Amino acid sequence: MKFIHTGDFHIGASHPFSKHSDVMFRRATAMLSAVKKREVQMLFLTGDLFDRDDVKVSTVDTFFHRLAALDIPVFIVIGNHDMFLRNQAYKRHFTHKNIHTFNQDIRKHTMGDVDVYGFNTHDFDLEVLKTINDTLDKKRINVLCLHGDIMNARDEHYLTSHKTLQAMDFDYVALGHIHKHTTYNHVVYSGNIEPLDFSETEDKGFIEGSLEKPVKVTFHPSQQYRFIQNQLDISEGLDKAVEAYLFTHNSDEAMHTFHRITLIGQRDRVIDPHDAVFDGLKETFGHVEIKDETRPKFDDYKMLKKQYKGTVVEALVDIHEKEGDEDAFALALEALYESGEGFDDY
Ligand SMILES: [Mn+2]
Repeated sequence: MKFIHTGDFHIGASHPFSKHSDVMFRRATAMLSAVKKREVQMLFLTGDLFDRDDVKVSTVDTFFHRLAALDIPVFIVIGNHDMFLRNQAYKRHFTHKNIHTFNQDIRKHTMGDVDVYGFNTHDFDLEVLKTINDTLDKKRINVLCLHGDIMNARDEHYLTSHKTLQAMDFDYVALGHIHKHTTYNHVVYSGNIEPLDFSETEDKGFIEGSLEKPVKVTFHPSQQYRFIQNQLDISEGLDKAVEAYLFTHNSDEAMHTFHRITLIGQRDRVIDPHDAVFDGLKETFGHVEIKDETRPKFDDYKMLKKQYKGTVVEALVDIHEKEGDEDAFALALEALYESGEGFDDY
């Protein structure tokens, strides 16, 4: 029996760079189209489908309508971001014959030879889970759906350790909350389907698997957007470096890539992020941020002495002109530059 495990859609979250306000909704519904196309028999949605409780009622309605239209059993864990789904106003969505969630009264749904267990974030209970584990029918395929952290005990939404979950007898543990796809054998975070900011540069996608013993899963990257952080050494010249960057990163999807470029190396002129030299990047990519971490080139002694007259830099240049040790001079200047002493704004 084939299944898809996905979640953390964060529908309603504002995307930092996209011009479209409903990016996450569009990507979530695209995900549902992929579910349909792949003809799987079950869908595990592991929480934070919506980003916050002020998401439009019509958006929630449309999403659940599409879920129901899949016409396969869908298991939904309610995450810390979409706890509003527990409100009375949304109860009707969970009365549809194919849409299932979990609560204190319902911990298990049975579908053919598969038993699906789950806890919503707010009512996770390790003791109850242990009791369930002790009574599992090991001849059946047992799936557990959760939303929360299993890596960092200090996380506000920490559940238990991945070791504890791995040691239990579930055949597959579908997790949400951590946006980075992470696997501990059969204990799996699908990760979110689209990155939300520069902290999410890894591949995004969903899990497709087969419910058998042992459960087999594959991660399918499916993201449309990508946040990219790079360093760019401009020591050989800013224009040349920018041109090479553009050449390397250009593609048909370039407008869907968002770049944070940190300039490093030695600069021979003052760098202005609004300089026309960056126009090509800005026209090609969906978003470009320039961070300047370059150091000035210290090879124009006359200029240095003139600019830093009466400072320790001037004194240093004087010494250098007498002693002439190039490396020592460069080191001394860099140390001063790093400490901020003796230099005003270069
Ligand atoms: Mn979460």
